[in-house]
Amino acid sequence: MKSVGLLLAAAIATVSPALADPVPFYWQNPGQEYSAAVKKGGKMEQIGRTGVAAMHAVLISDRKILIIDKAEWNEAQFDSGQSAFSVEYDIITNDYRLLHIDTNTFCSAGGFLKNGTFISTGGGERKGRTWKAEEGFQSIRHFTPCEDGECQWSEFKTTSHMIGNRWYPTVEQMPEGDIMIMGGSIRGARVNRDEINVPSIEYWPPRPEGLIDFPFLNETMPYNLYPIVYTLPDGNLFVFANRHAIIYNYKTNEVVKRLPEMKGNPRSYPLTGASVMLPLDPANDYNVEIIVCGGSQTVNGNLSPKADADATCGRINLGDENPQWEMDTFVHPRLMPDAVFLADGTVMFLNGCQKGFAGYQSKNWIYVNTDPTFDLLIYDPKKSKGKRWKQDLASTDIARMYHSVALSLPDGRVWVAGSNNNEPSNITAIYPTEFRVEYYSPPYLFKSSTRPLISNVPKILTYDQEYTINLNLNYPLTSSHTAEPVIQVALLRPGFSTHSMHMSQRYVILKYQIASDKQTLHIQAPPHANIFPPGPATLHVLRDGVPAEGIFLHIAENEDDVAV
Ligand SMILES: *[C@@H]1O[C@H](CO)[C@@H](O)[C@H](O)[C@H]1NC(C)=O
Ligand SMILES: *[C@@H]1O[C@H](CO)[C@@H](O)[C@H](O)[C@H]1NC(C)=O
Ligand SMILES: *[C@@H]1O[C@H](CO)[C@@H](O)[C@H](O)[C@H]1NC(C)=O
Ligand SMILES: [Cu+2]
Repeated sequence: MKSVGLLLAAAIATVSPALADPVPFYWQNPGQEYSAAVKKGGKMEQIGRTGVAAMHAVLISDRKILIIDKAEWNEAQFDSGQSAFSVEYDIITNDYRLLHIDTNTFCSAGGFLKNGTFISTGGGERKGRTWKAEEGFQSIRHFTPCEDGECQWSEFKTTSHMIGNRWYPTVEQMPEGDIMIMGGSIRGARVNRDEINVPSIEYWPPRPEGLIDFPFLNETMPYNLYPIVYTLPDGNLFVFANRHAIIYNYKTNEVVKRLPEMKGNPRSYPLTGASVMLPLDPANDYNVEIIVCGGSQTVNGNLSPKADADATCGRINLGDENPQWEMDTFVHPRLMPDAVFLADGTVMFLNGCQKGFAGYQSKNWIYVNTDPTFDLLIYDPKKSKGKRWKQDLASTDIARMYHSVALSLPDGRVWVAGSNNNEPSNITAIYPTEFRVEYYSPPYLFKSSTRPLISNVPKILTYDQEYTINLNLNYPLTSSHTAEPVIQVALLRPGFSTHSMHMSQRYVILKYQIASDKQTLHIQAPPHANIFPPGPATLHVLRDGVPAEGIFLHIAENEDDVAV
């Protein structure tokens, strides 16, 4: 391993740019004209390295990302020579700080409590060698974000941990301000089996009910790991796994409604697709529509590296009396995509590949996922079928397949990292363990030479309260802007990114009023916690589709709830 480390040190020196091209939208450039290509397709830039393979990632402040890998060899190492498997990444300096974790975070989950502490749940087996870790199947790990660069993980390893062993569970941030932990299996496997399935729900901090049976995860075997969960405005949950979906009342543990089976392939691990709950908007009384896109298939009933990925999306409108999946194209086959909200409420799809299924290589280093998809797509949920997909955007040449991540940033860009379908990590493989970071700047950042500005934004928004913030529409000096500006105000929660999941991700439009001088906005926080469960989020304000730099803040029932 030593020689690999040395080789890599050399690689870093040559690969990592000293200081990359300036990113145009950190400052205002009156009169600046962007090229037609960038205006149309945006811009992809490779800057920085994550140090640890980015299997899981979550935004913890306006400029920091918490990255969690599993216990394995990584280029970021402690002085002792032991590989790190978690870092705090700074999107301004593109540098990272090593974080110590004792228990194996292999394919785990996470979410924020209402007080702002981030919780990582579950994981995998004990590891030896130079990347030591204790067993993590039942672990609960707390990370409270800090400004001073001193904060570290604190772990509940052997006491007060989860009841279930959970590898591949889902976490959802709940309206009550705690987290729900659902499903998983008691050990790693190519595909779930009855003997290792964990068809139950529990909460952190623990609720009095303890472990709650959840038979939906029996019914959806074997493709039910990392089930898709959304908190709905009516306080129920939407849960999807395999091809099946239900509306679930978690307060009474009852299935309220069974939705029709989605046609085509299963969509859950290892036939992994991606999903988002489309933006919630008070203008239509927070009507819910959900899309599930991509995935893969079996060949003669077996998982196969040769399987073609799925090229379809299903969309369901929960507001319909009799909701049905409306099938649409996914432009081309793609499994393991990441689906992230952009600042304007459109959905970016990226990462993934065209062949096989999610998982590590098999014997003789035969990859089970190949043919990376390098293109990006933007889905506009407001457009009619046939007009929703925007293609010909900037692309990448970095393969990001199993164990890659993407996060929407407050500044309007998308941060992209990870990819590791090698066990053990392998930096010389055809699809190497990937440490390079990319940033995608969507076309909206090149629409105008100036971005609107917002200020005086509170750090905490409590439900149903009105706040007054300052606005500078900041039109370019050269433009004649006689028309009324189109303003959009929204809260975006990027969620916990792992395995094509973005747990707790949501986008909610806020009601606002603009003062007659156009320099003040009165914004209305979401009416209650079912619309936007407590925890951090980014406030976005857009002028004619151009986003201001977003503000990282907290949504809470009471201001005192937030401890960070
Ligand atoms: C669900 O599966 C578990 C084993 O994975 C089994 O113990 C349990 O009885 C099953 N429940 C139902 C309702 O089938
Ligand atoms: C890395 O992958 C290549 C095949 O792509 C293989 O030959 C080599 O042995 C692997 N290295 C390690 C350290 O496993
Ligand atoms: C947040 O709440 C959890 C659970 O009650 C607690 O363990 C943690 O210390 C709290 N965080 C802060 C920063 O107070
Ligand atoms: Cu995994």
